[in-house]
Amino acid sequence: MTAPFPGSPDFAGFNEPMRMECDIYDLVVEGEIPKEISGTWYRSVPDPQFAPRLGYDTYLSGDGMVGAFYFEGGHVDYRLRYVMTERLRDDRAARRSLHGRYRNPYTDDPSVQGRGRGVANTTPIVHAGRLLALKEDSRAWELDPVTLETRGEWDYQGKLRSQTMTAHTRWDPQTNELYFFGYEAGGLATRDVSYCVADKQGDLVHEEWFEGPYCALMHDFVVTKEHVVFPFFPITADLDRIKSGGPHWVWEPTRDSYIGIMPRDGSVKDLRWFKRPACSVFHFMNSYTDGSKVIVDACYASVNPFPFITIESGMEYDPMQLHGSLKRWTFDLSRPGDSFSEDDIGPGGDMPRVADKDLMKDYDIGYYAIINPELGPPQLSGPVYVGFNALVRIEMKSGRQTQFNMGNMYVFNEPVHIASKQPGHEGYLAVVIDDFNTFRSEIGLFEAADITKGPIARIKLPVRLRPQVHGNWVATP
Ligand code: V55
Ligand code: FE
Repeated sequence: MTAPFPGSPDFAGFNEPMRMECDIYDLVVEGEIPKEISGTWYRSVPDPQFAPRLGYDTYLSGDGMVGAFYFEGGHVDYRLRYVMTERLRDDRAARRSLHGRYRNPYTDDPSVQGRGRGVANTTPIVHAGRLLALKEDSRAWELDPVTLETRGEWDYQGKLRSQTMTAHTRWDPQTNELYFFGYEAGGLATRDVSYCVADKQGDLVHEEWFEGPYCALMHDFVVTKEHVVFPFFPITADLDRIKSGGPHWVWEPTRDSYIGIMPRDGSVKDLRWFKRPACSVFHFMNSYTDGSKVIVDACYASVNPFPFITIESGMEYDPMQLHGSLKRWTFDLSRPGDSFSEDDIGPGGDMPRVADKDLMKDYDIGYYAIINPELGPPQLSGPVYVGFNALVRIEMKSGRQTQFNMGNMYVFNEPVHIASKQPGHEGYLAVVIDDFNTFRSEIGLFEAADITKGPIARIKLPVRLRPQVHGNWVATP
């Protein structure tokens, strides 16, 4: 018998655990899927196997599952599997959760001290033919790209020293190199940050460490053709607090944000530091180097967006304080000092995407999800407790924006971009849309150039899906 889950927002409504692996052959499609679309869309979702050991937990702790939509000849097949991490195997053997608070091993059952706690629930990537499920507090887990069977923890054939690997790696589509980092690289709450590069064969060819200004929740970073940018925002960890059973993270709005920039082919010893007051960016849309300038487009908020972190910091959570926007940061390396310029270029939102061909380069078109307040109160979805109700396409050069929504009963997960083989064609966006009337999910497939006309195909699931963290599209060669 398994204990019931708590009724708190992390486990209620669309956030209620499903705990169900599945295979669905040939999903129902309304409309036409263009025949040229051939590939796999991998998606990561947290889905806790057991009720939390301490009676409460965050959505972010859920055991990772990887879903795969296989697109071929106008058909879509679906598969969903747990990542069989050490943590999930330990919990299953005990038939209950042996793990306490989010990223605090001192609150775990003594039987799992020293064992892996990674849940591999954030991003699935494919690099050099390997499918990896990532979570920023631990190393990757490798899965079979077709069956989704777990192969094991991935440490670059024993080469990786970093104890952690970000869920936001940066892939260079021209060189096929994978750039990544790990924070808390040397252990819990350390200031150690690793900087790593895997070559096109998937071999780790570079790993260097540096000490950050403080131990921060470094969720994403950016890489251009010439530079690497490491951001530090003051959601911080402290070992003594963790040891006493407290929260891993607290939001410290009195501390500054730091952004370190180094030449991509240089060393962490070359890091130059820039500063601004506290703020929070979980995801960057894209970035590029233009002469002496490094341009970074950020899904910005003035405060930490996670209710659980704010509350565990002893503060009241007020979404009105977020003041979100899409910000363009410009770092001029030819000028002295530690300041940089900021411009608002789009409405507040998150889950940004650009076409793979535009990564790391001067670009024009981006896509992301927003909450349009005019549509009514947002729905409960995911770890921030609010679901995105509209999709945005934005042109950087002209500032032109278009939006698509289906009213406030429909929540949009992160879009993925699918390139077209037709010259001059902007490609497609695929987005899981959650229907809060029927409690079912579907894929909306859009012409990327014109999202306003709505999906050209709706790929229906007979069940609801878990609110997605991140996904990636891998074209069939
Ligand atoms: C995030 C997600 C995580 C996590 C820390 O979106 C930050 C941000 C899904 O897990 O552990
Ligand atoms: Fe993320």
